Amino acid sequence: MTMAGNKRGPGPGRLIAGKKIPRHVAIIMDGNGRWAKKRYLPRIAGHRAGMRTLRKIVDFANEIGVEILSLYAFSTENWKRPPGEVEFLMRLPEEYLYKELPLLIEKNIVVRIIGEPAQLPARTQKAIKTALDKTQKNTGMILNFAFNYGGRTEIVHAVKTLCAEVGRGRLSVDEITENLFEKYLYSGGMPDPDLLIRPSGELRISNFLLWQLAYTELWFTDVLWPDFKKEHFWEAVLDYQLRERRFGGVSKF
Ligand code: V0D
Repeated sequence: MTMAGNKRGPGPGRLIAGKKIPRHVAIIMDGNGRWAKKRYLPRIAGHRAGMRTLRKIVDFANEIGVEILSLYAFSTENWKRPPGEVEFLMRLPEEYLYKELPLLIEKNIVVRIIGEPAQLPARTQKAIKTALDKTQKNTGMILNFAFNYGGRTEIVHAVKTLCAEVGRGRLSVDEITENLFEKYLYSGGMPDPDLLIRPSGELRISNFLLWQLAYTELWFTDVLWPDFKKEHFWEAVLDYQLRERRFGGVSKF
């Protein structure tokens, strides 16, 4: 383990000289249900525990200078879960923001959403809108929640918008490039993730940021999201820096 022998614990002391902190880190917050099951607790207890992890990781990412933290909170497939669980999940943004928003504001963090919030319950939408409004003038780390998000849906949405532009004669087919296409994604204008972290032992992308992950370094761990600590985050960053050192100087393209 990379953390072994590090008496100081996570912190800038472990930074490899001259190596950069990833600008954009994406995380699939997976393993809450399994964590609860292992403890004979209801699944919602796992989501609560996951929220405590979220709080700590947001703080740590901000502390070490990550510019964008993208979190997979609720996928378009999650609607298939038991209704009681979906209802509970829909109240989590409210709960999270009620507890965290003052701190996010104090820390100059910007809240953003990618996905289709229009299909969410009105109360959930209201909580999210408040968070967006109250942090939109902030200039620090971007906290990007993927909510009711699906990567393929995002791409189809972008294609439809582009087609409509062509239909109206505002755009010609020849003008469509990768660069232009990217602007029509929910994440339009953000740099692609440098590092994707997926806990809980699943080795898949699961329809998260399909276009944006093309060149992203992937980092997996068996640790379940509620057990995920800042030490794990730090280890992922360190591994990212080691990969950078290995491939550094040689163009990836
Ligand atoms: C449950 C662990 C914050 C993962 C974290 C319904 C699963 C806690 C938000 C949130 C969830 C979303 C939007 C926003 C502010 C906060 C959240 C969901 C689940 C999906 F603007 N935690 N959280 N959203 N969990």
